[in-house]
Amino acid sequence: MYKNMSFCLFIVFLFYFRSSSSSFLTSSSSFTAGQSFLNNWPSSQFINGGWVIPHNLTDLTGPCNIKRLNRNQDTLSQEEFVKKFAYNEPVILINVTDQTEFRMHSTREQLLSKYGNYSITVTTANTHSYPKAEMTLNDYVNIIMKPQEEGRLGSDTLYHFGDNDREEWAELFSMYNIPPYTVPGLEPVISFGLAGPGTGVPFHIHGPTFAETIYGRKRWFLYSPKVRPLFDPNGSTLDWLTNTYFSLPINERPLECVLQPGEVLYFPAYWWHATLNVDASVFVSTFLA
Ligand SMILES: O=C(O)CCC(=O)C(=O)O
Repeated sequence: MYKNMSFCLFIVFLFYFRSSSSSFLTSSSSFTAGQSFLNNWPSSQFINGGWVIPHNLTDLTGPCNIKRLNRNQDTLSQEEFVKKFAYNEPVILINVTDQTEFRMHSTREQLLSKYGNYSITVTTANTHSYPKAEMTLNDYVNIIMKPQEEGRLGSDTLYHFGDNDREEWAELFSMYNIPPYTVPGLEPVISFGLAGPGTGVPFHIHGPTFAETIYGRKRWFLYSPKVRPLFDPNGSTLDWLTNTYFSLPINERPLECVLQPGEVLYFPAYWWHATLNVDASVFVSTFLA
């Protein structure tokens, strides 16, 4: 009887071991580096980093009509990047960066415990990102970082993106792997942001940029420099989606895509772009200047 009992215990142990290790492998299988960090890492934390903000906004996702290149399947040299994309059109690059370490250190718990009392700059979520204000990261995350209210202007919504104190945040920022392509003659400068679901930045333009989310999905809308989109610079992207996007004829709709962590968007200089955070998001843009 004892023999049978130990056999049963052995089977139960084997079953438990196999199911816990396979769920770990599923949640992190696309990451090859930094595996040592992942021991004892609960898979749900790895997926959302604790950045979950419930909301009852309608589905914010949409189609994807931007060219996508997966570096596990397609090759793209720096020369090809310059010839095809750097000056011409947006592209989504998949599996080009490994942000495992940065992800580990930008969970809600990690950021608040290390940087919670630091002062950060928040801007209004309008086209000009102005005016600006200062507050602690704790206050921003706990009080401000909420779902976007429909009808609330972008100019009445506070958003944390950029104006980061590079000395205070040096340790975290050094863990960020800049996308491995460049536009000749330009240097990368990173901007870090955190924002609630349904928030975003309305249309604006600047130099060539790489952008990715570390946690959460973000929907991007883009128009070429030749087409000035119809938008209110003080309105929110959510209101633009509801009031303008859906009434545009299909051939006047923007290029767009919902980016997941692990996907990097590149767009050339002066492309109009607007963002909409589908989930609470932690994100980085690399401006080439
Ligand atoms: O990610 C965002 O919400 C804003 C990013 C942006 O507008 C940019 O990279 O220019």
